[in-house]
Amino acid sequence: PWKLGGSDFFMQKKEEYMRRALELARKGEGHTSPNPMVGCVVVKDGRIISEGYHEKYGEFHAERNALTRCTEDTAGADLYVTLEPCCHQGKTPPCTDIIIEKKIARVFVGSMDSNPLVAGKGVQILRDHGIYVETGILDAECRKLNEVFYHYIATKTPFVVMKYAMTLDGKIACATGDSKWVTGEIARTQVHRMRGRYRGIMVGIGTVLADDPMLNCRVEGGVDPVRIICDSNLHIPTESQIVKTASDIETIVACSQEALESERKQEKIRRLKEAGIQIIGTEGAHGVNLVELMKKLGGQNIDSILLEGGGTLNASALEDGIVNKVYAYIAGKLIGGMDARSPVEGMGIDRMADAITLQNVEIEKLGDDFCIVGYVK
Ligand code: AOF
Ligand code: ZN
Repeated sequence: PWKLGGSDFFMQKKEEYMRRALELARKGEGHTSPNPMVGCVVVKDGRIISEGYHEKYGEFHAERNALTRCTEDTAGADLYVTLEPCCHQGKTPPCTDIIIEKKIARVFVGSMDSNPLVAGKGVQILRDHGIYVETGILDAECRKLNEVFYHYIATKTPFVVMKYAMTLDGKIACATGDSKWVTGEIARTQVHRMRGRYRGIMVGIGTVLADDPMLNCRVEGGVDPVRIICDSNLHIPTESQIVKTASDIETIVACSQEALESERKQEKIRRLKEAGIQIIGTEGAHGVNLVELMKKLGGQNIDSILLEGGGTLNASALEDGIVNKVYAYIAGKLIGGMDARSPVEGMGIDRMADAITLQNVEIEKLGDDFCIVGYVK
Protein backbone atom coordinates (compact mmCIF):
# COMPACT_ATOMS: atom_id res chain seq x y z
CA PRO A 1 0.00 0.00 0.00
CA TRP A 2 2.81 2.46 0.79
CA LYS A 3 5.72 3.32 -1.42
CA LEU A 4 8.71 1.41 0.00
CA GLY A 5 11.09 3.52 2.02
CA GLY A 6 9.33 6.56 0.64
CA SER A 7 6.65 8.85 2.00
CA ASP A 8 6.81 10.85 5.20
CA PHE A 9 3.71 9.03 6.37
CA PHE A 10 5.32 5.62 6.02
CA MET A 11 8.50 6.92 7.66
CA GLN A 12 6.43 7.98 10.65
CA LYS A 13 4.65 4.63 10.79
CA LYS A 14 7.93 2.73 10.69
CA GLU A 15 9.26 4.76 13.59
CA GLU A 16 6.05 4.30 15.50
CA TYR A 17 6.28 0.49 15.21
CA MET A 18 9.97 0.53 16.05
CA ARG A 19 9.22 2.67 19.10
CA ARG A 20 6.76 0.02 20.22
CA ALA A 21 9.40 -2.66 19.65
CA LEU A 22 11.84 -0.64 21.79
CA GLU A 23 9.25 -0.42 24.55
CA LEU A 24 8.82 -4.20 24.45
CA ALA A 25 12.59 -4.76 24.45
CA ARG A 26 12.94 -2.76 27.67
CA LYS A 27 10.69 -5.23 29.47
CA GLY A 28 13.62 -7.64 29.41
CA GLU A 29 15.87 -5.21 31.25
CA GLY A 30 18.01 -6.90 33.89
CA HIS A 31 17.11 -10.40 32.67
CA THR A 32 18.90 -10.81 29.33
CA SER A 33 22.54 -10.17 30.31
CA PRO A 34 25.00 -10.66 28.69
CA ASN A 35 22.70 -10.90 25.69
CA PRO A 36 20.90 -7.88 24.25
CA MET A 37 17.41 -6.61 24.95
CA VAL A 38 15.35 -7.06 21.80
CA GLY A 39 11.74 -6.26 20.93
CA CYS A 40 9.66 -7.22 17.90
CA VAL A 41 6.26 -6.39 16.40
CA VAL A 42 4.50 -8.03 13.47
CA VAL A 43 2.28 -5.78 11.37
CA LYS A 44 -0.26 -6.74 8.73
CA ASP A 45 -2.78 -4.52 6.93
CA GLY A 46 -1.77 -1.57 9.09
CA ARG A 47 -2.41 -3.41 12.35
CA ILE A 48 -0.12 -5.05 14.94
CA ILE A 49 -0.96 -8.75 14.83
CA SER A 50 1.71 -9.93 17.27
CA GLU A 51 4.42 -8.75 19.65
CA GLY A 52 7.33 -10.33 21.46
CA TYR A 53 10.58 -9.60 23.24
CA HIS A 54 13.60 -11.39 24.57
CA GLU A 55 12.40 -12.19 28.06
CA LYS A 56 15.28 -14.02 29.63
CA TYR A 57 18.86 -15.03 28.87
CA GLY A 58 19.02 -18.38 27.10
CA GLU A 59 15.35 -18.36 26.15
CA PHE A 60 13.75 -17.64 22.78
CA HIS A 61 14.67 -14.46 20.93
CA ALA A 62 12.21 -11.62 20.37
CA GLU A 63 11.41 -12.58 16.76
CA ARG A 64 10.65 -16.21 17.57
CA ASN A 65 8.45 -15.18 20.49
CA ALA A 66 6.47 -12.78 18.32
CA LEU A 67 6.08 -15.24 15.46
CA THR A 68 5.27 -18.44 17.35
CA ARG A 69 2.70 -16.67 19.51
CA CYS A 70 0.96 -15.05 16.57
CA THR A 71 -2.60 -16.33 16.20
CA GLU A 72 -3.11 -14.88 12.71
CA ASP A 73 -1.65 -15.76 9.32
CA THR A 74 1.75 -14.06 9.05
CA ALA A 75 2.16 -14.55 5.29
CA GLY A 76 2.99 -11.23 3.66
CA ALA A 77 3.32 -9.39 6.98
CA ASP A 78 5.96 -6.84 8.04
CA LEU A 79 8.27 -7.53 10.95
CA TYR A 80 9.89 -4.78 13.01
CA VAL A 81 12.81 -5.77 15.21
CA THR A 82 15.16 -3.56 17.26
CA LEU A 83 18.24 -5.69 16.44
CA GLU A 84 19.30 -7.46 13.23
CA PRO A 85 17.82 -11.00 13.31
CA CYS A 86 20.34 -13.69 14.15
CA CYS A 87 21.25 -16.47 11.71
CA HIS A 88 23.21 -18.77 13.97
CA GLN A 89 22.24 -21.85 15.89
CA GLY A 90 22.94 -20.79 19.48
CA LYS A 91 20.94 -21.59 22.56
CA THR A 92 17.95 -21.34 20.25
CA PRO A 93 17.52 -21.83 16.45
CA PRO A 94 18.27 -18.96 14.03
CA CYS A 95 15.59 -16.26 13.87
CA THR A 96 16.11 -15.94 10.11
CA ASP A 97 14.70 -19.51 9.78
CA ILE A 98 11.38 -18.70 11.39
CA ILE A 99 11.07 -15.35 9.56
CA ILE A 100 11.44 -17.20 6.25
CA GLU A 101 9.22 -20.09 7.34
CA LYS A 102 6.45 -17.72 8.45
CA LYS A 103 6.56 -16.00 5.04
CA ILE A 104 7.29 -12.49 6.29
CA ALA A 105 7.45 -10.09 3.32
CA ARG A 106 9.39 -7.18 4.77
CA VAL A 107 11.74 -6.82 7.72
CA PHE A 108 12.53 -3.46 9.31
CA VAL A 109 15.62 -3.54 11.50
CA GLY A 110 16.71 -1.07 14.19
CA SER A 111 20.45 -1.47 14.72
CA MET A 112 22.79 -4.00 13.13
CA ASP A 113 24.20 -6.76 15.32
CA SER A 114 27.95 -6.62 15.87
CA ASN A 115 28.12 -10.18 17.16
CA PRO A 116 30.57 -11.74 14.64
CA LEU A 117 28.20 -14.71 14.28
CA VAL A 118 25.58 -12.37 12.84
CA ALA A 119 27.04 -8.98 11.76
CA GLY A 120 25.25 -8.41 8.46
CA LYS A 121 24.81 -12.09 7.64
CA GLY A 122 21.31 -12.10 9.16
CA VAL A 123 20.15 -9.35 6.81
CA GLN A 124 21.90 -11.00 3.84
CA ILE A 125 20.16 -14.34 4.36
CA LEU A 126 16.75 -12.65 4.47
CA ARG A 127 17.50 -10.74 1.27
CA ASP A 128 18.72 -13.92 -0.40
CA HIS A 129 15.27 -15.34 0.31
CA GLY A 130 13.58 -12.45 -1.44
CA ILE A 131 12.55 -10.63 1.72
CA TYR A 132 12.66 -6.83 1.56
CA VAL A 133 14.93 -5.58 4.36
CA GLU A 134 15.42 -2.04 5.57
CA THR A 135 17.90 -1.25 8.32
CA GLY A 136 18.66 1.66 10.63
CA ILE A 137 15.13 2.52 11.76
CA LEU A 138 15.68 4.55 14.99
CA ASP A 139 19.26 3.33 14.86
CA ALA A 140 20.57 5.65 17.60
CA GLU A 141 17.80 4.68 20.05
CA CYS A 142 18.31 0.97 19.35
CA ARG A 143 22.07 1.27 19.87
CA LYS A 144 21.60 3.21 23.07
CA LEU A 145 19.19 0.59 24.41
CA ASN A 146 21.97 -1.98 24.04
CA GLU A 147 24.98 0.19 24.87
CA VAL A 148 26.12 -2.47 27.34
CA PHE A 149 25.83 -5.28 24.77
CA TYR A 150 27.68 -3.33 22.06
CA HIS A 151 30.51 -2.47 24.45
CA TYR A 152 30.78 -5.98 25.87
CA ILE A 153 30.72 -7.84 22.57
CA ALA A 154 33.48 -5.58 21.24
CA THR A 155 35.76 -5.51 24.30
CA LYS A 156 34.82 -8.57 26.38
CA THR A 157 35.11 -6.31 29.41
CA PRO A 158 32.21 -4.85 31.42
CA PHE A 159 30.61 -1.51 30.60
CA VAL A 160 31.38 0.50 33.73
CA VAL A 161 28.95 3.10 35.01
CA MET A 162 30.24 5.37 37.73
CA LYS A 163 27.52 6.73 39.98
CA TYR A 164 27.76 9.12 42.88
CA ALA A 165 25.59 11.58 44.78
CA MET A 166 27.07 14.84 45.97
CA THR A 167 26.09 18.18 47.46
CA LEU A 168 26.21 21.37 45.45
CA ASP A 169 29.63 22.05 46.97
CA GLY A 170 30.95 18.74 45.70
CA LYS A 171 30.95 16.50 48.77
CA ILE A 172 29.64 12.95 49.16
CA ALA A 173 29.54 13.04 52.99
CA CYS A 174 30.02 15.47 55.87
CA ALA A 175 33.44 15.73 57.49
CA THR A 176 32.03 13.45 60.24
CA GLY A 177 31.35 10.78 57.62
CA ASP A 178 27.56 11.13 57.82
CA SER A 179 25.98 10.79 54.41
CA LYS A 180 22.36 9.80 55.02
CA TRP A 181 21.12 11.17 52.74
CA VAL A 182 22.62 13.43 50.14
CA THR A 183 19.75 13.15 47.67
CA GLY A 184 16.01 12.71 48.14
CA GLU A 185 13.78 9.71 47.76
CA ILE A 186 13.12 9.97 44.02
CA ALA A 187 16.81 9.96 43.15
CA ARG A 188 17.52 7.13 45.59
CA THR A 189 14.77 4.96 44.12
CA GLN A 190 16.20 5.55 40.66
CA VAL A 191 19.58 4.33 41.89
CA HIS A 192 18.03 1.15 43.26
CA ARG A 193 16.45 0.56 39.90
CA MET A 194 19.87 1.01 38.30
CA ARG A 195 21.21 -1.76 40.50
CA GLY A 196 18.81 -4.15 38.80
CA ARG A 197 19.92 -3.04 35.36
CA TYR A 198 23.63 -3.82 35.62
CA ARG A 199 25.13 -7.25 36.17
CA GLY A 200 27.56 -6.18 38.89
CA ILE A 201 27.96 -3.52 41.54
CA MET A 202 31.42 -2.49 42.71
CA VAL A 203 32.61 -0.62 45.81
CA GLY A 204 35.88 -0.22 47.67
CA ILE A 205 36.66 -1.71 51.08
CA GLY A 206 36.34 1.81 52.57
CA THR A 207 32.62 1.82 51.81
CA VAL A 208 32.15 -1.63 53.37
CA LEU A 209 33.99 -0.59 56.55
CA ALA A 210 32.16 2.75 56.81
CA ASP A 211 28.58 1.77 55.89
CA ASP A 212 28.36 -2.04 56.11
CA PRO A 213 26.06 -2.00 53.05
CA MET A 214 24.04 -4.83 51.48
CA LEU A 215 24.42 -3.55 47.89
CA ASN A 216 21.29 -5.34 46.77
CA CYS A 217 18.44 -4.16 44.56
CA ARG A 218 15.53 -3.19 46.74
CA VAL A 219 12.83 -2.64 44.13
CA GLU A 220 10.06 -5.01 43.15
CA GLY A 221 11.01 -7.55 40.54
CA GLY A 222 14.62 -6.33 40.65
CA VAL A 223 17.53 -8.73 40.25
CA ASP A 224 20.41 -8.40 42.72
CA PRO A 225 23.70 -7.56 41.02
CA VAL A 226 26.88 -9.55 41.68
CA ARG A 227 28.68 -7.66 44.45
CA ILE A 228 32.31 -6.86 43.76
CA ILE A 229 34.45 -5.50 46.59
CA CYS A 230 37.88 -4.04 45.82
CA ASP A 231 39.85 -4.98 48.89
CA SER A 232 43.61 -5.18 48.16
CA ASN A 233 44.60 -6.57 51.55
CA LEU A 234 41.51 -8.62 52.40
CA HIS A 235 40.33 -6.41 55.24
CA ILE A 236 36.66 -7.26 54.77
CA PRO A 237 35.18 -8.22 58.17
CA THR A 238 33.69 -11.71 58.30
CA GLU A 239 30.81 -10.22 60.32
CA SER A 240 29.93 -7.69 57.59
CA GLN A 241 26.50 -7.83 55.87
CA ILE A 242 28.24 -8.64 52.60
CA VAL A 243 29.99 -11.73 53.97
CA LYS A 244 26.97 -12.86 55.96
CA THR A 245 24.72 -12.79 52.88
CA ALA A 246 27.26 -14.16 50.40
CA SER A 247 25.58 -17.56 50.27
CA ASP A 248 22.45 -15.85 48.86
CA ILE A 249 23.90 -13.10 46.67
CA GLU A 250 26.87 -13.74 44.40
CA THR A 251 29.89 -11.92 45.85
CA ILE A 252 33.42 -11.37 44.60
CA VAL A 253 36.31 -9.91 46.58
CA ALA A 254 39.13 -8.56 44.43
CA CYS A 255 42.54 -8.36 46.12
CA SER A 256 46.21 -8.14 45.22
CA GLN A 257 48.02 -11.29 44.10
CA GLU A 258 50.34 -10.68 47.03
CA ALA A 259 47.49 -10.86 49.56
CA LEU A 260 46.10 -13.93 47.83
CA GLU A 261 49.41 -15.76 48.24
CA SER A 262 50.32 -14.40 51.67
CA GLU A 263 50.75 -17.06 54.37
CA ARG A 264 48.95 -15.07 57.07
CA LYS A 265 45.93 -14.40 54.87
CA GLN A 266 45.16 -18.06 54.23
CA GLU A 267 42.86 -18.50 57.23
CA LYS A 268 40.87 -15.38 56.22
CA ILE A 269 40.69 -16.59 52.63
CA ARG A 270 39.41 -19.96 53.78
CA ARG A 271 36.65 -18.31 55.84
CA LEU A 272 35.61 -16.00 53.01
CA LYS A 273 35.43 -18.89 50.57
CA GLU A 274 33.47 -20.91 53.10
CA ALA A 275 30.96 -18.03 53.25
CA GLY A 276 30.48 -18.38 49.48
CA ILE A 277 32.77 -15.59 48.29
CA GLN A 278 34.87 -15.86 45.15
CA ILE A 279 38.29 -14.27 45.53
CA ILE A 280 40.08 -12.83 42.52
CA GLY A 281 43.73 -11.78 42.76
CA THR A 282 45.28 -9.32 40.34
CA GLU A 283 48.91 -8.50 39.71
CA GLY A 284 49.89 -4.85 40.00
CA ALA A 285 52.20 -2.30 41.54
CA HIS A 286 49.65 -1.16 44.12
CA GLY A 287 46.45 -2.81 45.25
CA VAL A 288 43.91 -4.14 42.79
CA ASN A 289 44.75 -3.89 39.10
CA LEU A 290 41.41 -2.70 37.74
CA VAL A 291 42.23 -3.30 34.08
CA GLU A 292 43.11 -6.93 34.79
CA LEU A 293 40.08 -7.26 37.07
CA MET A 294 37.77 -6.04 34.30
CA LYS A 295 39.20 -8.68 31.94
CA LYS A 296 38.62 -11.41 34.51
CA LEU A 297 35.08 -10.24 35.28
CA GLY A 298 34.31 -10.00 31.58
CA GLY A 299 35.48 -13.60 31.25
CA GLN A 300 32.77 -14.54 33.76
CA ASN A 301 29.98 -13.04 31.64
CA ILE A 302 29.80 -9.87 33.74
CA ASP A 303 28.92 -7.39 30.99
CA SER A 304 28.25 -4.32 33.11
CA ILE A 305 29.17 -2.82 36.46
CA LEU A 306 27.64 -0.04 38.49
CA LEU A 307 30.55 1.56 40.31
CA GLU A 308 29.36 3.06 43.59
CA GLY A 309 32.86 3.70 44.83
CA GLY A 310 34.13 6.30 47.21
CA GLY A 311 36.63 8.94 46.09
CA THR A 312 39.64 6.61 46.09
CA LEU A 313 38.20 3.80 43.98
CA ASN A 314 36.51 6.29 41.63
CA ALA A 315 39.82 8.08 41.06
CA SER A 316 41.62 4.80 40.30
CA ALA A 317 38.84 3.72 37.95
CA LEU A 318 39.06 6.99 36.01
CA GLU A 319 42.86 6.93 35.94
CA ASP A 320 42.86 3.35 34.67
CA GLY A 321 40.37 4.27 31.97
CA ILE A 322 37.75 1.67 32.84
CA VAL A 323 34.80 4.09 33.23
CA ASN A 324 32.36 4.40 30.31
CA LYS A 325 29.46 6.39 31.70
CA VAL A 326 28.90 8.74 34.64
CA TYR A 327 25.72 9.43 36.61
CA ALA A 328 26.27 12.39 38.95
CA TYR A 329 23.37 13.08 41.30
CA ILE A 330 23.49 16.59 42.69
CA ALA A 331 21.52 17.86 45.68
CA GLY A 332 20.89 21.56 46.29
CA LYS A 333 22.70 21.39 49.63
CA LEU A 334 25.86 23.06 50.93
CA ILE A 335 27.78 21.41 53.75
CA GLY A 336 31.37 22.66 53.62
CA GLY A 337 34.22 21.05 55.52
CA MET A 338 37.78 20.81 54.31
CA ASP A 339 37.86 17.14 55.30
CA ALA A 340 34.52 16.20 53.78
CA ARG A 341 35.07 13.51 51.12
CA SER A 342 34.47 14.17 47.46
CA PRO A 343 33.43 11.82 44.65
CA VAL A 344 36.82 11.66 42.93
CA GLU A 345 39.97 11.96 45.03
CA GLY A 346 43.36 10.42 44.29
CA MET A 347 46.12 12.70 43.01
CA GLY A 348 44.01 14.40 40.39
CA ILE A 349 45.44 15.96 37.26
CA ASP A 350 47.73 18.98 37.00
CA ARG A 351 46.16 20.91 34.17
CA MET A 352 42.54 21.68 33.42
CA ALA A 353 43.29 20.99 29.76
CA ASP A 354 43.84 17.32 30.71
CA ALA A 355 40.45 16.89 32.38
CA ILE A 356 38.40 13.79 31.64
CA THR A 357 35.58 15.26 29.61
CA LEU A 358 32.11 13.82 29.24
CA GLN A 359 30.21 13.85 25.98
CA ASN A 360 26.51 13.63 25.08
CA VAL A 361 25.76 15.11 28.48
CA GLU A 362 22.13 15.23 29.62
CA ILE A 363 20.44 16.56 32.72
CA GLU A 364 17.28 15.41 34.48
CA LYS A 365 15.43 16.88 37.46
CA LEU A 366 14.39 14.36 40.12
CA GLY A 367 12.38 16.06 42.86
CA ASP A 368 14.75 18.64 44.33
CA ASP A 369 17.83 16.93 42.91
CA PHE A 370 19.45 16.83 39.50
CA CYS A 371 21.09 13.99 37.67
CA ILE A 372 23.76 14.71 35.09
CA VAL A 373 24.63 11.82 32.78
CA GLY A 374 27.38 11.60 30.22
CA TYR A 375 29.84 9.29 28.50
CA VAL A 376 33.60 9.29 29.00
CA LYS A 377 35.28 10.15 25.71
C1 AOF B 1 19.10 -12.55 22.19
N1 AOF B 1 17.81 -12.18 22.08
O1 AOF B 1 16.06 -11.45 20.92
C2 AOF B 1 18.11 -11.63 19.82
C3 AOF B 1 19.48 -11.98 19.92
O2 AOF B 1 23.08 -16.85 23.24
P1 AOF B 1 22.10 -17.04 22.10
O3 AOF B 1 22.26 -18.33 21.40
O4 AOF B 1 20.68 -16.81 22.59
O5 AOF B 1 22.43 -15.93 21.00
C4 AOF B 1 22.64 -14.64 21.40
C5 AOF B 1 22.93 -13.74 20.22
O6 AOF B 1 21.84 -13.71 19.33
C6 AOF B 1 23.15 -12.30 20.63
O7 AOF B 1 24.49 -12.07 20.96
C7 AOF B 1 22.75 -11.54 19.40
O8 AOF B 1 23.84 -11.47 18.53
C8 AOF B 1 21.69 -12.42 18.75
N2 AOF B 1 20.31 -11.88 18.85
N3 AOF B 1 19.93 -12.43 21.13
O9 AOF B 1 19.53 -12.95 23.26
C9 AOF B 1 17.27 -11.74 20.95
N4 AOF B 1 17.58 -11.18 18.66
ZN1 ZN C 1 17.68 -14.61 17.10
